[in-house]
Amino acid sequence: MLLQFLLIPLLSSAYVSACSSCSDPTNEVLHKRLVRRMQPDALNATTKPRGPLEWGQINFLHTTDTHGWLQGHLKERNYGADWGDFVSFVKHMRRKAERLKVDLLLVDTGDLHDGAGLSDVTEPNGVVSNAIFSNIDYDLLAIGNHELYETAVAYENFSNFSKIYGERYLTSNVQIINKATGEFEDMGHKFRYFTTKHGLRIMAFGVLFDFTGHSNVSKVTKAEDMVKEVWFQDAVNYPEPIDLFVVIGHNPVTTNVPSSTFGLLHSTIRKMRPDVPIQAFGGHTHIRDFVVYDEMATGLESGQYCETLGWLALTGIMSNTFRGSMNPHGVPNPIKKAEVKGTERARSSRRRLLPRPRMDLRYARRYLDWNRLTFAYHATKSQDRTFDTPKGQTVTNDITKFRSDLNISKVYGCVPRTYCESCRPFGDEGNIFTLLETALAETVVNPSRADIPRLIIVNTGSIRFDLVQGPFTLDDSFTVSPFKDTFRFIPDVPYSQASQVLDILNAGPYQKRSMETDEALRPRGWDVCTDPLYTSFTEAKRHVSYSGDMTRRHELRVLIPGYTTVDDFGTDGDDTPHSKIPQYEHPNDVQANGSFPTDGSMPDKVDFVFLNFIAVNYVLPALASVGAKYTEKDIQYYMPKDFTTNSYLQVYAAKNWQEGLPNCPVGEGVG
Ligand SMILES: *[C@@H]1O[C@H](CO)[C@@H](O)[C@H](O)[C@H]1NC(C)=O
Ligand SMILES: *[C@@H]1O[C@H](CO)[C@@H](O)[C@H](O)[C@H]1NC(C)=O
Ligand SMILES: *[C@@H]1O[C@H](CO)[C@@H](O)[C@H](O)[C@H]1NC(C)=O
Ligand SMILES: *[C@@H]1O[C@H](CO)[C@@H](O)[C@H](O)[C@H]1NC(C)=O
Ligand SMILES: *[C@@H]1O[C@H](CO)[C@@H](O)[C@H](O)[C@H]1NC(C)=O
Ligand SMILES: CC(=O)N[C@H]1CO[C@H](CO)[C@@H](O)[C@@H]1O
Ligand SMILES: [Zn+2]
Repeated sequence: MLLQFLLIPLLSSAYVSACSSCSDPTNEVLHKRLVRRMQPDALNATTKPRGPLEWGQINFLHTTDTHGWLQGHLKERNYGADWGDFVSFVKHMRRKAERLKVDLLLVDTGDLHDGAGLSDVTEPNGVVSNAIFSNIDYDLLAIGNHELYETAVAYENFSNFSKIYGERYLTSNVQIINKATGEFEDMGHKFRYFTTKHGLRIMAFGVLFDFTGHSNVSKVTKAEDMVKEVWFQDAVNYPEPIDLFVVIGHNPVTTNVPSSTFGLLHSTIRKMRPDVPIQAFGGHTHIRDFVVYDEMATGLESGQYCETLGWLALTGIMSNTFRGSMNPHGVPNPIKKAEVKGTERARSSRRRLLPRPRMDLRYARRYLDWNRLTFAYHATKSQDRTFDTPKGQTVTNDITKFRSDLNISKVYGCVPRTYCESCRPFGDEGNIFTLLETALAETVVNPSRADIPRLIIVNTGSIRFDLVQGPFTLDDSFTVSPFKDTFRFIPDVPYSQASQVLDILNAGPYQKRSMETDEALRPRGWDVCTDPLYTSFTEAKRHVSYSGDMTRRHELRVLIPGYTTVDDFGTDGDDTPHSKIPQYEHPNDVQANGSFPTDGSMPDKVDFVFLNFIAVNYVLPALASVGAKYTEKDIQYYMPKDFTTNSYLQVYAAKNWQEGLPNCPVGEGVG
């Protein structure tokens, strides 16, 4: 299979990803180009980083919430690199750290699947994607909540995964039942005490937020209980010297959200060790963020879905065993102090949490866009042959092969324009929910009841990502609508009552995104990572602005829409400057209809169709509030069990989006 793939000759240098015979809409993509870089169908970034990275005494590269996107974003030029490009990048950066005589550590904070085809088409999830992921020799890793929902995933693949990384896989508060003994055991390790290449002595923890939605074979100890445990107290007061605490976790770095336990971890450690710097790395909320806890403690969170690579440089740690360079020559060095904002300072000093500022620590943080232009710029200055490493190329080719073998790159249609979640106003033609109304009306049809008027309600949270112009592949059906919610209905509901439900639901609380895979009507309360209201792609007009370059000449710079991050260090965190993407709100639910009378009159009764996820907790109470008393017993399947929210866009694409194939154009050009 692989050989066959590699022998496909180079037919065109232009973008080609198309079905080989378009009479069969689901025909396998034929990658006509032999490409040894990125994925064959990925786009090049066009804007360079704003300048070289600052290097300190110790430096970190941080990934989080990759959710299986190891192929990169094939249709978005800001994030086109794949895991193989990252492998090459890491190799160069490690060499550079050696040359500069500084430390470089790699950190990942979990959530390796649920979100892309590569991780989600296999049973159990992650069999293939974890193997690809583990080509990166991380120094520290933490477990995410998505690793714990499914017993099979937790066991089979994470018992293996934790063996690959050994003591570097930190699961301070997560345990799993050992099948042989029946006892709870740490999934990885509770802490890691180690000395870096250049002599810094580090104590590291990996703490998952207080997650409760895991399957019953695992156990998550609440942070407030964990910090009281003897092992933790002993580790913080370790008998050997500690130069730096590295506290990582699938856990938001801001202390402003209830789910974060970093505030507690910081204050607990700070009380016991007032003079040791603390560096945190977090995740789960899928944002770029940087937080100052005190003069010697900060936290970095590095986005989601292989869009962001976090960089943190720190200098000024006083250690009598450090044998490296404090401020390496030939590169910029970190200059910013961690300064606590007014109110937090007051609060911290009341609690006597401020460290004794014995060390003059300086920080730099940067959010790198996940593309080859960025990687090459920071690693080798150019994307030529010197950038790719043999291992990186192998990983790139493996991803291509797996995508092909698993049929993830199968093309169902050609998406004629970009439909986004929030960059266009709700109701606008380019808003994905407008498309949904059309797609649901057309595809959610029970053949035996096709002529009966129907209303179909889905929660907008069932959509996870934008649908970008270009080929619609199996992968898109996972990235855009990954959840497997089934379509249920109540027959013969009076239209006068059914028609009121949408407004009632939209006036009520937001229905959390759900990750249901079972057939139960009652959601199991899976709190999927909260996606920020953010769109990675937009057709917004490009902004042109002037920005000074390193040589003080002024160059005309075209800003591509993308991340515009504001954090505790200000607005200069994004490595590549972007223009802001507009954001519009959308309601909780959308409604489609089908088979309504053509004369414009309203039917007396309708088939009232809705997702199982919202059935019991939302739809039944809304119906009851307008006098329509139904119970769970009245709810039936409207579509077959295997027709889910992950299916209808595939069906719609195959039926409606054949135009433009085989040379379906990607992105841009959208008006
Ligand atoms: C992307 O950039 C590389 C390296 O500069 C170049 O060889 C390639 O042709 C470009 N690909 C596309 C699709 O523009
Ligand atoms: C995963 O772990 C199981 C049990 O320890 C083992 O039998 C299997 O070979 C491992 N698989 C891989 C791919 O390492
Ligand atoms: C976990 O739940 C499953 C399915 O409900 C049940 O069969 C099993 O006995 C439970 N295991 C434990 C350790 O409670
Ligand atoms: C991929 O598609 C081919 C051809 O339709 C089929 O034979 C094969 O079983 C599919 N592979 C997987 C993993 O679904
Ligand atoms: C049916 O759907 C169409 C398209 O979304 C919409 O314009 C129309 O108002 C809907 N009709 C009813 C009765 O909901
Ligand atoms: C990488 C890995 O751990 N793969 C294992 C996942 O689980 C399945 C069976 O449940 C095994 O066959 C894989 O080897
Ligand atoms: Zn996540």
